[in-house]
Amino acid sequence: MDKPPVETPERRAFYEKIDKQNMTALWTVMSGLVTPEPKSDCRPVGWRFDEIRSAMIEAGGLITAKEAERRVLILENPGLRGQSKTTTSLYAGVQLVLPGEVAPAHRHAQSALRFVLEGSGAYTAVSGEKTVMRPGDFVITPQMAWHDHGNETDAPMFWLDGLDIPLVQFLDASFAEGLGEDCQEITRETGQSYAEFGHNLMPVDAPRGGNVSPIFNYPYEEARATLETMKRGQPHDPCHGWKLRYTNPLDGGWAMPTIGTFIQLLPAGATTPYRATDATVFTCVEGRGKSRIGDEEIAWGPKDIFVVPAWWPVVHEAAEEAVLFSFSDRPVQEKLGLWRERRGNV
Ligand code: GTQ
Repeated sequence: MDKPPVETPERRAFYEKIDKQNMTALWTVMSGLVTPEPKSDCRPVGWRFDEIRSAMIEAGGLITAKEAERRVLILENPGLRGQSKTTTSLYAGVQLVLPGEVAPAHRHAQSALRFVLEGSGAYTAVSGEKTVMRPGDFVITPQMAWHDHGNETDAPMFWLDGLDIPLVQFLDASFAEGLGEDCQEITRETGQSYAEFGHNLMPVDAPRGGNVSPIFNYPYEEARATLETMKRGQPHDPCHGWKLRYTNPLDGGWAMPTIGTFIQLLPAGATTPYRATDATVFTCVEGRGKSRIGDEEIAWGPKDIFVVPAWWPVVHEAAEEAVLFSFSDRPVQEKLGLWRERRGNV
């Protein structure tokens, strides 16, 4: 399986003949298809928020959120340029909504997450409910849920968007429509979903399962407090520090069906090498440090974003205690029985 059999003139003539009939001999391509280990064009890469921010402010002078529909700069993986991909299966971008702007209501088959980077008090409306966004909040827009964004504050608002766009594209399952209005009708109190589902309680007849969380804003304050309590209560994991996954209270599963989301507290110092089959997009919330990914090194501080490709060994080295938010396609891989991890230097 390592390399294809030698090519003889007879074989070559045969390949050319069957090529016209839309056929290919498996043995000529097998080694690139069924690889002994994950082989990906996805590369380790980092973006400094300062650079993203100044490009976005420039974009803010060129187009409104309304005209753009979503004013976003896509963070394209250098190994996957021109494909709007940050990893092979996931898309990430940074969205800017300026004071007074709205990003009009639409819905699509793709699931979206927002992780707030800068600004406080702008809103996302999802399925008839507004949620106010603050730095470090993790917000979900479920598939086919109407959503619009608006900024009634006096400061620009930046957030990281994570979507399963490449995955949905691979499956040819994209549907999308606009509402034809800037803002959807608000039918629920702000914070209602969190009040009903975010406190170990839920309406008695709520379903005991469902592929997406009914909570659509997981506030940073609570995630951060949980990390702090966890730190007091147990030793850190050598690969992850103290790490939490965001869950769906209906069944304890992933908050979103296609994207796994995580938050971790790293103690100062280096982690033990770790690799997993889910390529991961990270953003730093607090602290600073660097990550060694294979033979590459990426330095990061607050709001910077970086990518660890599938099966590349990573060592995070926090210069001081640091908090990282991350997302990957792990729920999909787990459902398909494909997800694997390896700890340590092997
Ligand atoms: O906010 O709805 O980055 O539809 C890409 C597509 C954001 C959004 C993106 C989208 C959105």
